[in-house]
Amino acid sequence: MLNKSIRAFAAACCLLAASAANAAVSISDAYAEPSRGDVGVAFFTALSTENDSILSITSECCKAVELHTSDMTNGIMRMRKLDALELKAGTPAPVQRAQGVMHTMLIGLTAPLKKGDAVKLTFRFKHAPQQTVTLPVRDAAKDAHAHHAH
Ligand SMILES: [Cu+2]
Repeated sequence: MLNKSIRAFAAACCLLAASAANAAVSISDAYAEPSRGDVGVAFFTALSTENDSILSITSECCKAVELHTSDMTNGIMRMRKLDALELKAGTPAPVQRAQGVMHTMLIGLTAPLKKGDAVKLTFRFKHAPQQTVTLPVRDAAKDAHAHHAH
């Protein structure tokens, strides 16, 4: 009896360990917008099979990549840097202009981003293996607002 429950417990542990090791995040709808100066903006949607977090994003295109949230307070756009982006299993996390809440800032671009260029972003996660994604540089939606005058 005791043996049986120990085995069941051990099996459950293995399953948990296996699922954490198999954590996979897919990045879709990823693109960067053409930049005017040395600051760019990029968007993507992350979907993870397990609860996970994006811990950092890096790129050779710029000095720093930061995830920002923005909100409008009394007509003033405020941005806040996120230390990590939580991903809930099976729930897409949209960092998209259309959502109007989050964006990725590419700070200190080595060269302005032009339509037709591509940038590579490397995502590091709490559980899933790191992943490098190539983003095309393309125009924003027509109603793009100019809130990125840092
Ligand atoms: Cu920002």
